[in-house]
Amino acid sequence: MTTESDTIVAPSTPYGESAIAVVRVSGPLVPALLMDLFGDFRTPRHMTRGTYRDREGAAVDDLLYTWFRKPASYTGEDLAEFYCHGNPLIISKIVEDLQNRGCRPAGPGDFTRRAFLNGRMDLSQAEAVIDLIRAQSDRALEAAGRQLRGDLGRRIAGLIERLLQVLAEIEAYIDFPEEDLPPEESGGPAARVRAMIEDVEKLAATEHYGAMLREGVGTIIVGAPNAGKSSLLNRLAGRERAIVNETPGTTRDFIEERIRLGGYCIRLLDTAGLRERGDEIERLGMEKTLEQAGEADLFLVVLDAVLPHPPLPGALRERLSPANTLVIHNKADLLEGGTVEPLLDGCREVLVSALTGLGFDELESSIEALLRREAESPGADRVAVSARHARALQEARAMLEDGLSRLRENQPPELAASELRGALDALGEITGRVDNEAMLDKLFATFCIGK
Ligand SMILES: Nc1nc2c(ncn2[C@@H]2O[C@H](COP(=O)(O)OP(=O)(O)OP(=O)(O)O)[C@@H](O)[C@H]2O)c(=O)[nH]1
Ligand SMILES: [Mg+2]
Repeated sequence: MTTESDTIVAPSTPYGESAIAVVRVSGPLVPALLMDLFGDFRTPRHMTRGTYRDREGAAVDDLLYTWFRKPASYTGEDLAEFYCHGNPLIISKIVEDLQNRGCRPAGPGDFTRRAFLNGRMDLSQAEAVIDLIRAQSDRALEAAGRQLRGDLGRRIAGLIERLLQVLAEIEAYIDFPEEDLPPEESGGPAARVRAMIEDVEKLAATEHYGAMLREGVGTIIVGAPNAGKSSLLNRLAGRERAIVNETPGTTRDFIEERIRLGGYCIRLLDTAGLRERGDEIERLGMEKTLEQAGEADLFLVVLDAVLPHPPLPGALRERLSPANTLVIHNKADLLEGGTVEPLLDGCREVLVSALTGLGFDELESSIEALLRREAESPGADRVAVSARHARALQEARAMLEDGLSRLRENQPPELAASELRGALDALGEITGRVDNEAMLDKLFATFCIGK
């Protein structure tokens, strides 16, 4: 357990006018500070009213404060929160006065960093705090909440436990070199390492879902010029985000807009229409469209319902599947009683009008159905790891593979054990057996001050 010797202070609420603002202090000075400020401050976790006076004795604010006694606090240290009136002037006077009394201003994520260093949470939970604050959709909030409650941490602990058992077994054989390890077929260590590789791989693969939760589901609108792609974006976004015009080739660069749908955050991308002809700029726009299509999670293919279907470029066509594509026949208002030809086998197709809003309920529920299929991490606990976790998992997997080949080749058990211990370290990095200061600096730098 690490104990920081200094006491940190920061406002924990955003700068600006508000009914209430919170200033947080954590560290060894806290009990003495409260004693100086309010005299007898008694019970921990008890909200008390007091007048905050600066060191010169001038009243700064009438406020409420709470003391959290070490180690039962967010940081694991003595911690106090002051709930003052939300005037930036009052907040800075309190922060300044606390600095005059020996506290130092907290850097980004300093409170959570201490919580981690003092064992109040593992590293995956500390990361979940920032995910929770940044979450842009219901699903992202739920996922961050699950991680904060320790779902990922428990998964990793389970893997570490299994690996330790295998290691213990192998190490027993190191002491008795005349005996051979039980073979893979009879459930020996090799079989168990093999099973672990599969589980680690599955967990690493959930990064795909983690990215969709954290960054939004990349959804690209593609189709021929003038089909109504920009009109569709505007209606889904509920505002005039993109220029709409009867001239084909209006959109040349791609336009991104975040919207929330079915509990997900979607990064909706409007693109330049695809056609054979077009000037230099339009061609560059089309290149960008295809480039973006290479990275998209979902595809909204927009067609003009009254025109024959235009050909789709092969590079785009091969990315489309019933699981990730919705075909949208637009301009239904111009269709006089006629029907439309389906474009793609097995894909859901809807008839809408971006001009009148006709069919948009069905459009939105169809997009939601795609999201549930494509963006929901499988498995009962719906764990979805971050890029950092995935890197550590891949590293662990590589070492498990090396360990497994050594076991299969009947190499001395010491060699396999050393690979497996490497895998153990890699797994440990996820929840935080880290002695890598630089990595912690990088991680906590993304936090806000006061968290
Ligand atoms: N009648 C009718 N017109 C529409 C509809 N949707 C779009 N339009 C019209 O079609 C024209 C093209 O619309 P845009 O939204 O700019 O089409 P786009 O696909 O973004 O076109 P590019 O950016 O040139 O590729 C405009 O004149 C729109 O007003 C619709 O549902 N019904
Ligand atoms: Mg457009």
